Amino acid sequence: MLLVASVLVTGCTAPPRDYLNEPQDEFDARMEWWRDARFGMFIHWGLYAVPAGVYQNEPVGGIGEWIMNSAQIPVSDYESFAAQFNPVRFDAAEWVRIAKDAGMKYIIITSKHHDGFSLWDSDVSQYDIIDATPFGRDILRELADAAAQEDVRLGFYHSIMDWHHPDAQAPHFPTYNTSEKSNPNFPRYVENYLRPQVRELVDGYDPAVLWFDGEWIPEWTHEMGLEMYNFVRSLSPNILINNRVDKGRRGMQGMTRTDQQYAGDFGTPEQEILEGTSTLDWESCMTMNDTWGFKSTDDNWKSAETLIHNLVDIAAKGGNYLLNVGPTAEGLIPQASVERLAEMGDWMEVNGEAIYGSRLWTYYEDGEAVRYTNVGDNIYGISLGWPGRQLALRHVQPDDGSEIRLLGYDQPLTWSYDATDGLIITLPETLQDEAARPSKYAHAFRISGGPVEGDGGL
Ligand code: FHN
Repeated sequence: MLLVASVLVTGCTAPPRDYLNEPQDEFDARMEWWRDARFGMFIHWGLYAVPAGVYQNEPVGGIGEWIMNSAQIPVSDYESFAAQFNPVRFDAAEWVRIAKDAGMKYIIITSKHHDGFSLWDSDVSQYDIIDATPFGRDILRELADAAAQEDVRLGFYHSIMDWHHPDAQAPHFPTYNTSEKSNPNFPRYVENYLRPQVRELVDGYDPAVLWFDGEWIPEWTHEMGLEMYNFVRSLSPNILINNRVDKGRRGMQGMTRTDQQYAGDFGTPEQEILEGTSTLDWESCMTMNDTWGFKSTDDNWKSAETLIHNLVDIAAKGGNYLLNVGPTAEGLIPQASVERLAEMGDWMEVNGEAIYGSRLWTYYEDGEAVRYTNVGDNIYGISLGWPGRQLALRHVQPDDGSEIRLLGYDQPLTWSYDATDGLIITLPETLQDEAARPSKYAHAFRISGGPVEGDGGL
């Protein structure tokens, strides 16, 4: 009633909140689920899955979702892929099951990539899954409903750059003949198209994350980034927004520059892992082969061992791992991805307690082959490979009389500690047989204790 009274008396409403100067405790509360999650699925899916890396019978180099640009496909020719996009084997519940069974706690899917095609029924566009394809179903709606059923959070990747909208097309693009360095009508695209679509996504699907991209174009300014951040937070105060909403990202290293205040809740290293740790939140996004969008010609798959080691290394350094799948034009996640995700799920089934809810500890590594995570009162020494008959750790001193366990193994392990040799954990002879071990590729040891002071490590 007071607010109403003040409006009646003064005729003005409270000024819009500036979310850029959020108190730390509010920020920490908003980020908590994301920090606990540590592991998510990235999905790049759109019209580019139709050509799948081949155009006019010729393989096209580069990442699959860039084929419109890489092959210099005119807009009108690229639009023809919409009539061919009919992913009849798409099953949102199956995609969510694959992600959840892998141990992934959230999914980020491309609502619109650089090619400008929208995977939902947009009110400001006919270039979308409902109006332009024979499929006629709202992909994002089905995925949002399936994710909610399984307590998996859903977020959207949304490209600021747009190769389809005439007010946003980049001048270097083949069908946009101009000598201008940037599109003079871009502000009109932002006002009449980008903002309305972002509002549709937030109001219509209540995403947990908005993952902007394409912010590097000259038309997108720091002021636009700040405004977009506040706009999205005003629609959904608890949503998380990556640092690509603004201009502060330091290239593929992904962290936000500190020369001035930039918007964005977390850094976004791409195809790489931070060398060390950061006081800022960060999420490393990576492909499983060499492309984000599906390419029929790309079989350069990372092994499950590499993917698990990446997850452990990232968590130990305080980051999240956003691992990509690029579904086919039929709507299937490639079998090679499904198999690797199943192996990651087997590993997370046994070792997830060392990853979920982990926070930075005094040390993140112990030589090349061991990473540390800290969850509550427990320290986990995670050996990237089987340590043999003994594991020597230099940075952790167990509490006297405490138990040390190998996750997934039902017996406490024998150990010794002294200031000279540090912690020596003895592994049972029975576990020297690989088939007898609870996990493959990496092995987590739960220790209650504290850091050994003095010899660095971060
Ligand atoms: O150009 C995009 C690319 O297609 C892909 O979406 C990656 C994923 O983060 N982001 C941009 C390249 O940095």
